[in-house]
Amino acid sequence: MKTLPTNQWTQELPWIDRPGANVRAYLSNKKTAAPFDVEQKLLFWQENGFVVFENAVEKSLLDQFEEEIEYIRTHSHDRNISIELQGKQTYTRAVAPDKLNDPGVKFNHLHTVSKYAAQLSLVPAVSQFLQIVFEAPAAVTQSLTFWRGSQQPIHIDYPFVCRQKRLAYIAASWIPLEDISPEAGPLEYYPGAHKIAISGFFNWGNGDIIKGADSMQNSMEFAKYLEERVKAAGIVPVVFCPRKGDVLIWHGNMPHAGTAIKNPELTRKSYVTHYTSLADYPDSWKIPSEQWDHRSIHCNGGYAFQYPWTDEKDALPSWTT
Ligand SMILES: O=C(O)CCC(=O)C(=O)O
Repeated sequence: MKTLPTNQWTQELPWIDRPGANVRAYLSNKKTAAPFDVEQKLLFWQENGFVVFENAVEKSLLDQFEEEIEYIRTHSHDRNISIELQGKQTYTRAVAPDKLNDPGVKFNHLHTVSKYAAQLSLVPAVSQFLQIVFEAPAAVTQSLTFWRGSQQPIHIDYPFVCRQKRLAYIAASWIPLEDISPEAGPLEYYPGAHKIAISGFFNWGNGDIIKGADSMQNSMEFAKYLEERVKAAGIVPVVFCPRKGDVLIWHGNMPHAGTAIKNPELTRKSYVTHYTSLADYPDSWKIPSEQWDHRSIHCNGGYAFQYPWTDEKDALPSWTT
C-alpha cells in the first residue's frame, strides 16, 4: 500500500502540536499578556482541539455587522459581493435582489469588504489566542457568513483550505450573530479528534491528503471515513448552541459538521473565519505594503487583507467611511 505524503502536515507543526509539546514549560520562557488564562486555554486546546470564549464579542459590533448585511441586501446591485446561492457560487449583481432574502444565501469573504466583518474575525480573544498558537500574528484567509444551518457533512478544513505555506498553520473561528437554537441546525465538533492518532489522514487519491480538482475521492467518502474514525475512538460530537457574544475557535484538524435543521423557520446566523499565520499567508494573495493602510485591517495583533483581486468599488460603507 502506498504511504501518504503526510509530512506536508506533520513536518512543520505549530509548537503546541509537536510531539511532547509541554505547555507549562513553553509558557515559562515566554511573555504572553492576554485577558484570559493562557495556560488553561492552551492545555484545553492541546487536548480537545477547540476553545470557547464566552461573552468575548461586542454585541454592538455584531449588530453593526448585521446592519451591513441588510445594506448588501437592499443595495445588492450597487456592488458585486461574492455569494453562494442554492449551492452555486455567484455574485450579488448576477441575481435578482429578492433572491438575497433567501435564508439559504451564504456571503463569501465579507472580511474583504466590511470592516465590521474584519473586526469580528480579529476580536481580541481570537487574535491573541492564535498569535500564541502560531507564534506569529493571525491572518485571515477566508470567511463565510451563514443565515441558516449549513447541514454540511462532517469534514476537516485543511484538505479544502490549503493555500497557507505550512499546511498545519490553520485554524477557524465561529461567531454566532444570534443565540443559536438546537432546532436551527447548529454546528457540532468532535473533542479530541484533531489528534492524528484519531483522524488519521484521508487519501483523496494517489496518496494526496488535500482535495484537488481531479481527486478520486469525494467529500461524502471523506465524511464516511471520518465518521468511522471518530466512532472507533468512541468520540461523540458536541452540539454547539452558543449565545450571541460567544466565540469558538477550532483546530485545523478538527472534524466538524452542520447538524440537521429541525425547524426550517429558524435562522442560524453565524460568521466563520479561517486563519493562517502572517508568515504563512500565500504570496500570491499579498497586496503591496503601501496599500495596507486602505486595503487591510490590523487589530488586536491580527490582520485581514483585501485580496489582490478585490475591487475597491465593492467595499461597503464601514470600509469606506
Ligand atoms: O457553520 C457550519 O455549519 C459549518 C462551517 C464549516 O464547516 C466551515 O466553514 O468550515
